Amino acid sequence: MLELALVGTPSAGKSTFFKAATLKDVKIASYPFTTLEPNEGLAYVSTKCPCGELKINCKKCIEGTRFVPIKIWDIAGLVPDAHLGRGRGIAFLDDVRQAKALIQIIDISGKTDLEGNPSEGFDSSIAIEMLEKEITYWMFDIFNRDWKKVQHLGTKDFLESLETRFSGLGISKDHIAKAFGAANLNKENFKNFSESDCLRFVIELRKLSKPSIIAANKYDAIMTDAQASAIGIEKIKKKYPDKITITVSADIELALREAHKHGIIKYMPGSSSFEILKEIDEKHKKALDYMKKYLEKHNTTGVQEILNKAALELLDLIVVYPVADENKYTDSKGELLPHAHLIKRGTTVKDFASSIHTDFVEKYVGAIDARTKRKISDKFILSHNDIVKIMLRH
Ligand SMILES: Nc1nc2c(ncn2[C@@H]2O[C@H](COP(=O)(O)OP(=O)(O)OP(=O)(O)O)[C@@H](O)[C@H]2O)c(=O)[nH]1
Ligand SMILES: [Mg+2]
Repeated sequence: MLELALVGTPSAGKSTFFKAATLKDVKIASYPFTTLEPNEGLAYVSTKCPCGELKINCKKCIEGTRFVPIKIWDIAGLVPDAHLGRGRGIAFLDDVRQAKALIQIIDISGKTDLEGNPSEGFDSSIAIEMLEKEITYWMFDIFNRDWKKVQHLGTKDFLESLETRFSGLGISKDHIAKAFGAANLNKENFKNFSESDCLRFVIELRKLSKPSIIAANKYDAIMTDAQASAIGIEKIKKKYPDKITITVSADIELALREAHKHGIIKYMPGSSSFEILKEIDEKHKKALDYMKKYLEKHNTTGVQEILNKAALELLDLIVVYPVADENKYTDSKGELLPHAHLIKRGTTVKDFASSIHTDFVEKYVGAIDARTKRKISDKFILSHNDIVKIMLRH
């Protein structure tokens, strides 16, 4: 299953975001390095369920919105010079290894600095640069490790040694090939690469293999518009025009999801409102009023938007539904559209089948597009919301 990692400075709100997204009980506190060991959980990407269009009631979606699981990691805070061992150091970076994309949590309220200590008006955009620099230098150290030894190799062996070295970081052959292109370097000429050429290559490799989205968290702590413009979400967007930046209140999302879980309100993640279901005391009413006002002003808390954009835009994933009966859209037990899979755009139906179960590689005999009821070729490239029957040899 694909993975997202929450990264950022200490106390930026990673665990709060994680708890809001997974409802797993993890430790949250205002002192730095509250989280030491990584927390793993399932978050959900929301997408329109095809059951409405097919006029069936799948019972798997909520009012037409399907929530598809994606693995998420909450990890320790990152401080400057982590790649040299500061803070949680390399251990932190090791936790980033398997992530396909990063959600950079920054404290847009400016009330904590790079070390997670209390501050006022801190420019949190610095945290974005710092984080990228640390990941780059961590990768650069790995790149440099046997640099002398590879000097006597031919290009083919050099590339193989790079692939082996980086395979543990979730970096593919394709990432490496594209990084040479993006850095404007000819791999045949690797023996003449200068140090700055190598660094440029590693920067491109990081961008390709660990793309990131920015969650400008604690937006609720910015009370007035004057304060908001001083902190400058627009400034961040201007500084990082290629990145998706979304304002977030993980704190409000967590409170809303917990209130929903306890039956106090009806709230669907990602929505711009909620409904109060129970009589509540004055204190709770005041808190809910405050959250309602936040939603009215900002539309959503941003948590669901971050998860959706990280999966569907940054990683370019699509949702595909495998079924056993192409006429009824059911599995072998008669359940309607029981499974939704997040897969990379461009995946062929045969590769999709192999990703469901290793057995399917051998047993695959063909596939049917359940919408058209037509047989599709092995090389058929799946689209978002496709429903397919995979035919297997018994
Ligand atoms: N106002 C506000 N406070 C928040 C928000 N998210 C987190 N906090 C607070 O920020 C503090 C740190 O939150 P954590 O979630 O523990 O932060 P972290 O990034 O996991 O911190 P470390 O594990 O120490 O790296 C806590 O006091 C949270 O209640 C938010 O959206 N708004
Ligand atoms: Mg934490």
